[in-house]
Amino acid sequence: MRFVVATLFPELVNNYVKQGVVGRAVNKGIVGVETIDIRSFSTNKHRTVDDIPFGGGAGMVLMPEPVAQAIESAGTMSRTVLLTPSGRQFRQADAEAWSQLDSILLVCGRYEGIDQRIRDDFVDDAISIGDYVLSGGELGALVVLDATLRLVPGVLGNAQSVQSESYSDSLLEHPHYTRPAQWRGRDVPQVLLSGHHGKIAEWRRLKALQRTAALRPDLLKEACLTRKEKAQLANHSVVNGPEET
Ligand code: JCQ
Repeated sequence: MRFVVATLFPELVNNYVKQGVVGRAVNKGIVGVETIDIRSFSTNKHRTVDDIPFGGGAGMVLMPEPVAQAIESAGTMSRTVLLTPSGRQFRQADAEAWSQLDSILLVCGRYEGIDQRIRDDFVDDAISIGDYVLSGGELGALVVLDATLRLVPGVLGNAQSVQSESYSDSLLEHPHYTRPAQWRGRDVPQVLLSGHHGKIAEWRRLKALQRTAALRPDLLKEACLTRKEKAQLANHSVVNGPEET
């Protein structure tokens, strides 16, 4: 897969993709990550890429010509996506879909915004990573890059770790524990030491349901719950509190 990021800060992106899971995938040749420096397409001697907004108001707007040339320099792409607080929210389902594409170009917005004609004529989709304002789209682009590339076949070690993840079944993850079994006076729940795989699976499912009910009730509406699980939830969340283990 070819993953391209058009940005005013290419080094930010280039540095991130040297590390970790993504870095290994790039080194193995499974994915290619490229950056395009929008400033290199500036049309003036001062290398500026922003200008004042028509109609007045505070802040600056990213000029259309450098952004258009940056996008065109990538060549034909399967998808061109703008990172902006005024986009629809990026979801795991988008990462899953985009991980199957041949190529994707992310355009990092900056300043107060980007000239609307870029959105109209050069961009397929505009996404936000959440309801907050960043100084630029780069952190959002890295979030999208990471969430997407780890789903490309061969990038993660085992397919199981993707399989059992939060959100793929629209529930939050159950609590996790490792050694020591007793730590600073706090015990690991007995059931996890029992070796009884059936009981462990059942406990994890219940904890995932309780946690989701407490923290993300919106997700529960999409999950498939048995009659028994619905009853269990109604009881336990009242008796034990939301994060009792
Ligand atoms: C992305 N959530 C927040 C800021 C304008 C028009 O482009 C702009 C882009 C940004 C940076 O992106 C974000 C963001 N998801 O702030 C202003």
